[in-house]
Amino acid sequence: MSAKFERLEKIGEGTYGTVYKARNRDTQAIVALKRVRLDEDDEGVPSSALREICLLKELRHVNIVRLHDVLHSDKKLTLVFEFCEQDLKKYFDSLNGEAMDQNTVKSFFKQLLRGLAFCHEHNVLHRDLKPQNLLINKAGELKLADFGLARAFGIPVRCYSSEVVTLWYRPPDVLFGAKIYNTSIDVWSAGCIFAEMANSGRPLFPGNDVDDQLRRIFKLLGSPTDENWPGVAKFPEFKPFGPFNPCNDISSAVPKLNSKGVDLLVQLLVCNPSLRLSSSDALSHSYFD
Ligand code: Z3R
Repeated sequence: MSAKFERLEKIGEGTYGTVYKARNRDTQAIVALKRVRLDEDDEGVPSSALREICLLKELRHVNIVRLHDVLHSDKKLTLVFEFCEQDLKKYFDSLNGEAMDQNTVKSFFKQLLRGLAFCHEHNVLHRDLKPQNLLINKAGELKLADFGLARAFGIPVRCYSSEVVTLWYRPPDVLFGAKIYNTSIDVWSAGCIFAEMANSGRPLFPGNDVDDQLRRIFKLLGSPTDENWPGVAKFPEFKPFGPFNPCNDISSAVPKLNSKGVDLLVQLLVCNPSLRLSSSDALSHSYFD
């Protein structure tokens, strides 16, 4: 991999490249190395992307995976991250059908929101939050990985490994073709992940394509109208679905979650992005008392 690191096993296939466990040959420290592959590989790494990435080195918080270093040579980019033992997807798989303890759900979700609130305070969006980029270490700390990479590199339709990028955590405004994003995009994804944790790893909206994704969302939350979402029909890829009435018992979709948790979830999964709760307000919700 490089003179400085000994590459150990492959630990992930991310949106932008493969992630390896590696050892620093000088310090013996274990790290995660992410080799970023860009479409325009032969063009080298765009300087705008490089500037964005270097700013992420300053984004330090216990619930954000630490970016230790950015190695740029031979027109290739390698990101050196803090190592965590597993991602949330692997954690779900390891449950083997066993229910996730609801106190663990609360602890993980609180940490997710803390990391999110910190990034949002610093005007950094994730834009592609999913269980594969939530990492868990031996101490039970949950950390958000790949923050800010979407802005630096864009979100491709397919991963570098030609795997399709998941739509399951994408909010309806983005699915309708919204081009302008704000922090509400991550709050929707966080809500979907909260429900998935409460259901021990069963995804809330596992859509197969954009239409199926939107239909699943509106079947639970009701079709958007110009009353509850003014201007919704003006989105570039808007089309009507339903009409579906909002399911007046969201708790049936998350049967293990207590009533305060359901109340919080309902305020995160609001189709109109301007009415979605912020991550810092979510942290003050009585679910966490
Ligand atoms: C930084 C960025 C992405 C990832 C990092 C660090 N670590 C990852 S993905 C990882 C994945 C596992 S363990 C560590 S897994 O074995 O649970 N897939």
